[in-house]
Amino acid sequence: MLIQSQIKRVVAVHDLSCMGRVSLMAAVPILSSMGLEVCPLPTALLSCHTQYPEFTFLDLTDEMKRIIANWKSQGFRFNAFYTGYLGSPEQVQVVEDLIRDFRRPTDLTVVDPVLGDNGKLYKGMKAEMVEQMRGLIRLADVITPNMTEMFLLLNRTYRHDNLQDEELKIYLKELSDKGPAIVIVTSVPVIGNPHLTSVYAYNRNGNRFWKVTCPFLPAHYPGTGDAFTSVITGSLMQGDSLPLALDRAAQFTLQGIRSTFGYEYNNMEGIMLEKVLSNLNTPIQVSSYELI
Ligand code: PXL
Repeated sequence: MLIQSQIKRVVAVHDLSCMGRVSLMAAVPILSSMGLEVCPLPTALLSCHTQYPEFTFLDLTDEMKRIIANWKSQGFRFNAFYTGYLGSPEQVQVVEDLIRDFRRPTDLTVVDPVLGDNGKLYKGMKAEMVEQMRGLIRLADVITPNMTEMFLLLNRTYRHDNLQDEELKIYLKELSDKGPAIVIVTSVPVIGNPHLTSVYAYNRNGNRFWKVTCPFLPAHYPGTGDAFTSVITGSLMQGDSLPLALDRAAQFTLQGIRSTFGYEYNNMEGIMLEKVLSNLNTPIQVSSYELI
């Protein structure tokens, strides 16, 4: 009998921001802590993420092409493709080619369509990226837009008040019709309770809708969406069900926010992942998902 490595490998296509725990600096520690090998494919190199007042930005589109060509010629194989913040609209084509060339039928493709938050595009994000992202989600098994990104992908006007379950279910289904079997929408306000926030999800396989609701703390930390989707990716690769993955990701993100919230601190630095990474190896404590 041959003893072969059981470690699964995920390509993480995100920027490398050298300050603030976003993108690769969230995905790498989280996925590694969950027992997965991460192969980073950096999309851009920044001095810090774009919510700081100033940042440097090096677009790595050409280098990505060279890295992928090198991987192809050496026959490297991956079990999952996980994309986040892309450095230029042209990169979407590069990423689509990567997925089409490397993906095998059992592989997982997760697209976090990073575009903006609170009803606005991130600084420097071009409108053309929205167009391109609408194409990229067609190749995904799982997408994880926040509310802002959901409305951008659907080409609808942003709203965040008074969104009822039935209306959200239509939007989730509409996004799934474009390609991804699983659609997860984060940061949905709970009507009448500013202290709560929900995650909604739809799985076309089984035609079921899920909701996880957890406490909302009045602070904004960049990178929480990256942490959330990294846990979803790790959890699904470990073989968890969708509702369990939702619970694990919501709980981890909340733990990260809670462990950071009490400090005098510049929120731009993101959640203190270092304090909560080890929780990824303990069983889920409270299960809170609902079927809706
Ligand atoms: O967390 C999303 C994100 C990723 N990468 C960069 C960002 C942001 C959000 O601001 O600026 C560079």
